Amino acid sequence: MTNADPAAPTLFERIVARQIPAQIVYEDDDYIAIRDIAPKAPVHLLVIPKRVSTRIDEITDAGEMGRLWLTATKVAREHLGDYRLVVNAGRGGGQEVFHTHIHILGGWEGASPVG
Ligand code: D5M
Repeated sequence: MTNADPAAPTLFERIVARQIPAQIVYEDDDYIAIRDIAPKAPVHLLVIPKRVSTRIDEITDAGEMGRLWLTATKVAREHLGDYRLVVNAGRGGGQEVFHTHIHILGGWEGASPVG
């Protein structure tokens, strides 16, 4: 799921703009969190910065990086006791949507099914 036209709004920008429907579970001035459309766990959320960057390592400001992770842990704790945070960077890292986001996965009964 790449952006054929790099100037075009990303899928997640279009969700922020309410041009594409999504199940929004959290929003503030800088971040939005939604339910993943193809969940890979009983609870699968995505925390998305509104400021566009293509992938996590494009964020070089420590404050900005810290606020992103603090938002992810806050949203995770609002929905889950235990959880996993995952970031895919680049096609080889499994990234499909080229707008930085953190996956929150959880809701398994007992231990998570993967290592
Ligand atoms: O993860 C991108 C994730 O985005 C992947 O788990 C599916 C999810 N996705 C794709 N389209 C949508 C919509 N429209 N709503 C909600 N979630 C969506 P990546 O790390 O890039 O592989």
